[in-house]
Amino acid sequence: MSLQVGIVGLPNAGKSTLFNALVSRRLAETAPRLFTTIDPHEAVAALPDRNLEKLSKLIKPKETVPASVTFIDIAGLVKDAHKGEGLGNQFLAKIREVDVIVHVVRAFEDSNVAHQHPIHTPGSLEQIIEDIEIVNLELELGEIKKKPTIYVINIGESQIGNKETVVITKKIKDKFKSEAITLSAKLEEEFIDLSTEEREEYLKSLAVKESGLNQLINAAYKLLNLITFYTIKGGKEIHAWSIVSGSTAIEAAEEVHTDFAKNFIKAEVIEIGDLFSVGDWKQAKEKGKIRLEGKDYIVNDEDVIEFKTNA
Ligand SMILES: Nc1nc2c(ncn2[C@@H]2O[C@H](COP(=O)(O)OP(=O)(O)O)[C@@H](O)[C@H]2O)c(=O)[nH]1
Ligand SMILES: [Mg+2]
Repeated sequence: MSLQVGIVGLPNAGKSTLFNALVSRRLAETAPRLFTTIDPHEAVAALPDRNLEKLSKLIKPKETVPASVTFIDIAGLVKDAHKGEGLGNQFLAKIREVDVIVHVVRAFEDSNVAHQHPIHTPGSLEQIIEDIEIVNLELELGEIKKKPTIYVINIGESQIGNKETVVITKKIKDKFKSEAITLSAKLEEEFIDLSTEEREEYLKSLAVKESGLNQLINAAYKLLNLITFYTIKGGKEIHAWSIVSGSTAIEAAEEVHTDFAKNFIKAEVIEIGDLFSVGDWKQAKEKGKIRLEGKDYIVNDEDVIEFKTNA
């Protein structure tokens, strides 16, 4: 599946800033091209994937294609959106289409950025809960079926590493029984022009383990119970794919190409670790490291697969 992620939140929460940061990223080594921008509010980004980068360096394929994720910046969810306030209905329709909701809530303070609704204690747990509940109520009144939601607490740069934000994030996670992460959308936006190495250095200097994009993807994978598998056409062209855990070989084939499923003969499968240690598909085959699996085989996370078809 290509993951569809809808970004919601109150005005000035930092949705568009986060959206820009998420979709402008180039996957440095593996796919130097930018992914497609569908329109200013919708764009396809490459899923960050260390295994894929490593595979690509090792196999030196003609083409490496990361799994993709579509981000949609769904603005306009204000109080009374369900009554059509602020083009509410149009936005609610968009939300119905996505797999995951990323709910951005403002915790940064900046006197230049107005709060467009009454607030009392900016950045406090109470305020964050209140802000979340305004949006959640609109989703409920708009009859959006309960969807996996990742709460993104958007903090200011100076709050990074702050213990209080860690506590708040944990409380939000517990209260709303969902995933919650903390990041600074503004900082993420500054990463756009940095290389992977520069970004990692920068994050390290701030004692942050992972970029917001990685945190978000990990949370979405967890919520949707997804795994990644790789196809290696002719031992050379590498693609990464997301699929629901527990899927069979034939379902994985279907994900790649409908004809693959129709004309499925068998799957040649290797664990990525084995491929890393041998370093080459052909050699792995000669060494008997590649298994033959039928259509009912349950695909494992990080399997590398070559589908054999009679097409
Ligand atoms: N100081 C600070 N400002 C931010 C942060 N995130 C967003 N902003 C600013 O807040 C304003 C509104 O952000 P925007 O992304 O347009 O919010 P949206 O209405 O939710 O799409 C912009 O001026 C951003 O630069 C942040 O983490 N820190
Ligand atoms: Mg916006």
